[in-house]
Amino acid sequence: FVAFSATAQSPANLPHLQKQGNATQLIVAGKPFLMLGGELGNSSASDMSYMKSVWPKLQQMHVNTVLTPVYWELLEPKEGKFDFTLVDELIRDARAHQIKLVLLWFGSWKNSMSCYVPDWVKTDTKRFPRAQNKAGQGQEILTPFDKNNLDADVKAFSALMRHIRDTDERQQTVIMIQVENEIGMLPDARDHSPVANEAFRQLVPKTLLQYLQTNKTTLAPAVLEAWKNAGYKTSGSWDDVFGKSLATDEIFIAWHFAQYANRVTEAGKAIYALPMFVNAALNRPNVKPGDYPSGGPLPHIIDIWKAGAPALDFLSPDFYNPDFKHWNDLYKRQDNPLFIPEIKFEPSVAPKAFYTLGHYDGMGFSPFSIESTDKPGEEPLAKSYSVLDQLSPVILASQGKRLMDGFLFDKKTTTDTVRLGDYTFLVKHDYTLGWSPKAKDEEWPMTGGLIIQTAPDEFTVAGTGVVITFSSDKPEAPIAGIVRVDEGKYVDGKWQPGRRLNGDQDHQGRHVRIPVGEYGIQ
Ligand code: N0T
Repeated sequence: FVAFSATAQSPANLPHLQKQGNATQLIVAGKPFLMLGGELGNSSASDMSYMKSVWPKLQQMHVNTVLTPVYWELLEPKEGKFDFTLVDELIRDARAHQIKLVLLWFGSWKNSMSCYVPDWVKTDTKRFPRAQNKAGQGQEILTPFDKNNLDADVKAFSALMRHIRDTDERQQTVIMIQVENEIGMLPDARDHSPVANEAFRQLVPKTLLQYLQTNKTTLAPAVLEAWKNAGYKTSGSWDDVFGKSLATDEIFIAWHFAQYANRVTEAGKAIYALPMFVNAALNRPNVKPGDYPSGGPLPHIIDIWKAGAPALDFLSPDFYNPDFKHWNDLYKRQDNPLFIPEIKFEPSVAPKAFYTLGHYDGMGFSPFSIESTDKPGEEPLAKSYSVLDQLSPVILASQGKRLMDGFLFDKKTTTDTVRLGDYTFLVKHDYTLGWSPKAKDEEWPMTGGLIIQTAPDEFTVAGTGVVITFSSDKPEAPIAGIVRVDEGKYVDGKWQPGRRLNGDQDHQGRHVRIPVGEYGIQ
């Protein structure tokens, strides 16, 4: 147990999460903060001279938050001898560019593997035992069942958090922490090392069984199905309670990964209580646990993580696969705000950023390998982030209050309906107008945006490639028309109108439109 020291700030003054209506927001320096993020490629933050050319790129893209690894192997090259040079330089350079940091703790696990553990851990498999496959072969994965592994990670992570507290508590450049990276077991659904097998024969912990009973009506599908098929037992071994199956193996390993991550998180927060989360590599349908990294914080077993790692503030999806809406719907819950720490950096991130923040009240959005572009200023993301940066005070004031919604379109999903105030908005992909020659193309670029009610009869629309018509929900007023449409900018949160858009620009009063390729606010 570590008591708060007399000089420590109360957690309320540190970056923390706070509810606004049914949204959860990140509060930084006493105010809500919208993370227009980008995650660095894995090796970029290991050399600050390499980063010199990266910072200006981030600024050109209006990135206000960088997600960057901190590498255990470089932090503690010799046991107990910590080298904070990289972390210090990182914080210094981020400050110089007015960019906030979310640190990714590349500790025990990184994409399942333990490639970031220091060499004194890697080479001493006796003291730091590995997970094993069914055949008893050791993997390059630390077993989560060993106390030496946990203690070593906790020690290093604690040293990191202590150093950040001591050097950054006043300026708060570091605003959040990701604990480990894409945890998951391979190549089998669970660890089969002797310690793991021993744990598998133990009784299912009471905390988990109690959680299952309390949350019986809302349990994630794989957990509910396994528990139900085994007869809703309230005690027994893992095989008793969940049945003998791969699903049970995954539930078991998920619980132990969650407990390990929870201990690391608790230790860090006891020293410096920043918000902390873990991320998941999403699985594909019809692939078996073990063929994908098994036991990560995935939707089909999310309750195991909620029960096993209560110290974590939320669980996050990494997107390298389709079905953006499907997965976001699963991660956005009353007990889990949506933050997207990684998404493949491609042109569609530009509309997806609007959708994430507008529809899901997202806390932030962050394409992966953000420094990989050669033309940062021309990136679609830069245009989105420029608009979102201007709008962020308005977005933040509207989250969780039923004043805002977002939309996302492609050739398959061309239309969405939004209700705000007394109006129904029919929002469509710009190409549904058929005005662009490209509307005949096989593929349509993804488009999207958001709409915010700023007064009873006033709405702000932002995004790219959308066209909006509207009707009134009042029975006595069947038609809703346009009084006026202005395009413009927000400067320091204040609206500054530019052109009055009328005539061809609003189809003589019939619609509001932001054509494909344009990014704007009206
Ligand atoms: C991500 C990234 C980085 C085509 C992959 C994604 C990052 C890690 N893993 O570049 O390694 O550190 O979190 C895994 C999903 C791969 C699916 C590929 C399908």
